[in-house]
Amino acid sequence: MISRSLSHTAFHLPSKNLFINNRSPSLNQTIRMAKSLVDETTASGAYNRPPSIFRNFVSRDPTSQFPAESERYHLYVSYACPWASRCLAYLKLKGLDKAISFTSVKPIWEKTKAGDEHTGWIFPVSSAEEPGAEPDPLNGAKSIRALYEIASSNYSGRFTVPVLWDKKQKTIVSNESSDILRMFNSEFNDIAENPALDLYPKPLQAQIDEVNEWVYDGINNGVYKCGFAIKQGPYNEAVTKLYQTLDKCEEILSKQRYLCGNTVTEADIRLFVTLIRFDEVYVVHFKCNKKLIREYPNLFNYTKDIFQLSGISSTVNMEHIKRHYYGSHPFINPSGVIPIGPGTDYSTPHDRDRFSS
Ligand SMILES: N[C@@H](CCC(=O)N[C@@H](CS)C(=O)NCC(=O)O)C(=O)O
Repeated sequence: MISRSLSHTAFHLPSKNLFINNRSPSLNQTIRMAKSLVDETTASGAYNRPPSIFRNFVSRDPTSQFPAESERYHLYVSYACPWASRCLAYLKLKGLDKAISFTSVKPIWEKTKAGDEHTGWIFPVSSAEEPGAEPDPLNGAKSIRALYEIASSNYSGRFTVPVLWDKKQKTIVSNESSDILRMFNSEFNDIAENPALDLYPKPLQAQIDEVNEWVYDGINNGVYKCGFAIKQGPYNEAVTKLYQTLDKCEEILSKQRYLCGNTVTEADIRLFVTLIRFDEVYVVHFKCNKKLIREYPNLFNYTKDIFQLSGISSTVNMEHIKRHYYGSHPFINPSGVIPIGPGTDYSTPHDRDRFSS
């Protein structure tokens, strides 16, 4: 079931090394509680995202361990999470949201278990509790952590979303969004309402892979490296790379509609989920304030372009996004106060159809 076992110890930092001397004991206590993030911060003060553990694949081959079947799989997400949201975007774009059900957790992390200090994703007790979030319809789980504990008795990684769940075998197929995108793109085409849409077409695969790599490093994960750095050096390095990479995207998008040409691909969906969170959250919360996305004419119009693709706006719940980031990282924002702006409307006209698509 767990196809790849990876130790997280390389990322673990004894808490005494982590805390900056001028932080108050109570703040230190708060930091210790959010152990999933602390465990990813290295002794150099830089943030390191550990790899996912469940790496199985749904296949169109009916004899495989996880064959593509309608109503067999369930996607657990948080609307707040960019990695989960890109999977949700694929469900909508491919017309898979009837064949694959999904549930979002509550936006703000809470204690997941009496008896230890872990905080994480929690399901509401009723649909009325938190608009957008629903109780777990399959296992009645209280938390995402509880799902991992059903799937594996000796799991020692983080309890992350997205989770692609197999209802039949009652287990996690995958908790790696980049793999889930590939499955949704190609393996469910017999049941997808939009099977012809190929976001990873053969002729563009090498280019998409290459773009994904530097977009992930500089931007998707780059904003986290800025926000979770606890020393000036790693922050400076991450923020410099972030803006170099945004400038590179701006330049590409001044010449063509999308990152890999004039048709939308996986690379665009992967970039979009970070761009849509940028001005509302990352500018303030993750200290990415050198320039806003709305100050880049091409990136800004491009963000609107992707937002206006059929189904995408329903995957963007800005309420959940803002409440999660500003409310779940007390070591960054101890008060939990949510900044008011900027409240950009991404549904207004854009200029991207100046490129043929
Ligand atoms: N590699 C994973 C990363 C997922 C991830 O980091 N999810 C975050 C939310 S944005 C999470 O669930 N964090 C919970 C935790 O760290 O405890 C993927 O892309 O699927």
